[in-house]
Amino acid sequence: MGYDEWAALIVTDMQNDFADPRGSLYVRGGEEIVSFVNGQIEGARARKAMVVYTQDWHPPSTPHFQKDGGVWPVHCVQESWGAAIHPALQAEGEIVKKGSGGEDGYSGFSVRDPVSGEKAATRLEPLLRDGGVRRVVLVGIATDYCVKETALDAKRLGFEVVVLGDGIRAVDLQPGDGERAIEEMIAAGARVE
Ligand code: VGL
Ligand code: ZN
Repeated sequence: MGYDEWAALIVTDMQNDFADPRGSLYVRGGEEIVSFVNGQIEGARARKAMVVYTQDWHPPSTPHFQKDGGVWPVHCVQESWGAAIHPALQAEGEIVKKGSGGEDGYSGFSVRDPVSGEKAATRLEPLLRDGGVRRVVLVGIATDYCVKETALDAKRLGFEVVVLGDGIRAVDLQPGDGERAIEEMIAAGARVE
């Protein structure tokens, strides 16, 4: 990937609950992408590209969880082992937390109140704008949720978007969800490499 000072690598939700086989919402193959992502982090740093991490950060009860009326098993609860960034990941840089107030936190750029549907921005966009970023490079978990929504929001906001196919993994609640997410991102104008 050609990193430069106008690019930012966004490392999406590389957390134990998604990337460790013992995690409560383990995404198959999540642990396999850690070394690829570390390589991208090193490449980005070497060329002065910004590296930003997102972190799903839920309260113990939220309508995002099945037990509270949502769809997901309990995962990434604030301060828990599952919410921690995967220990093998080189994690130095800004971390943008999402979902802290009980919202659905799919996109790194915005959160959505699961009851009212109201959207609110995270600090990701100002962080990128302040750094002069024009192009975002996406890796992480999950292709069919947070990576996809972050890519679509980034396009809407006018960033050039590149998604690295070797650095993402899908939940695939329905077989083919990951593939369909990739098609949606391409249709929205993202480049998938
Ligand atoms: C995610 C499901 C629930 C993700 C977060 O990071 O893709 N997926 N919460
Ligand atoms: Zn979540």
